[in-house]
Amino acid sequence: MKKTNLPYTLVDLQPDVSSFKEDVIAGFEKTHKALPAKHFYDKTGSSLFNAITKLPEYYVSRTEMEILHDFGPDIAEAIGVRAHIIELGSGSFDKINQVLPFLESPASYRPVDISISALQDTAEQVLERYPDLEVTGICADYTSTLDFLQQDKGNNKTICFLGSTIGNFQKKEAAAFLQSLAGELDDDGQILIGVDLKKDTAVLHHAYNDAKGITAAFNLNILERMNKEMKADIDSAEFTHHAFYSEENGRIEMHLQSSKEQLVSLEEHTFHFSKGETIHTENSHKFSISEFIALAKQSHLNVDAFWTDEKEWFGVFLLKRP
Ligand code: AVJ
Repeated sequence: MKKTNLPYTLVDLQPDVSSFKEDVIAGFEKTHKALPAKHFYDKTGSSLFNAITKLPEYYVSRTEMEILHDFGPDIAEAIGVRAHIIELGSGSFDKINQVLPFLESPASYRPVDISISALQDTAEQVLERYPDLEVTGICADYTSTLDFLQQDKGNNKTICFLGSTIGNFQKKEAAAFLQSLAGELDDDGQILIGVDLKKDTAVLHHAYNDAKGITAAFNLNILERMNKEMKADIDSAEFTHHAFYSEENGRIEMHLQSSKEQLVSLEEHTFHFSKGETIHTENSHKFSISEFIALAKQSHLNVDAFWTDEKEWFGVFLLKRP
């Protein structure tokens, strides 16, 4: 535990920094090459994602913000008094900041993020606005440990999982992850989760194939990250961004497609790509309202409240144990 000169605490659970390399090698060894989406977010990737959230085509962040803004007071009331707010993948502080001002005597705020610099930024922003709030930044990969949720037993623990990150999980993994979160909740605990909803396919398509090519750059950046952090010789110009909506799986899939037959060397390995072969880099699942309610049920959670926008493009759900 590291005390800073500012009145907040940072806990470093030392997320395994080397997992990027191992995940890349393991992912390239698969019959259908694939990478975990969490590795998009190096410094460049995080700033490209930030640029995506501002694109006219990318309705996701904007719509969630609109809901949090419009229903901030209602959401705060549903969360209740003296809440301990734990935010998974806190990224930008803007989201939770739509709710925080309306909470009655919040007890603490704990942003959880894999990036220590992002945590410092968040903690400083929070304390600037709420100097009396107890703030603890937790540097951890929440997909590999939830140990930090053991604190605050018997308190109003509210786990915030915003931004539709749940969409990155495979359906089965999503249920398992929600169930493991549920297992950490006391009777009065709850989960506030942002979920991207099903909508017109053209809207989805444009959101992941923007005119400026920022999403393409975000996708291709993972190859640049390999060149920076590994012994690699990838020519990212020989790959193209490919994103499409799969009706069957109810998800956007992002791939990087090889423009030609080529060999790529990574550390001591050499990988063959045939022309047109892809690396599956991300899934972004979209749910109907009833599908998400069913997923919550499957994870032993009930939907206690639900907020959406006028077009029902995005949903913010409050989940509780039955
Ligand atoms: C941050 C996972 C919600 O799936 O829409 C944006 C990431 N990928 N454009 C999403 C993303 C391509 C985003 N999430």
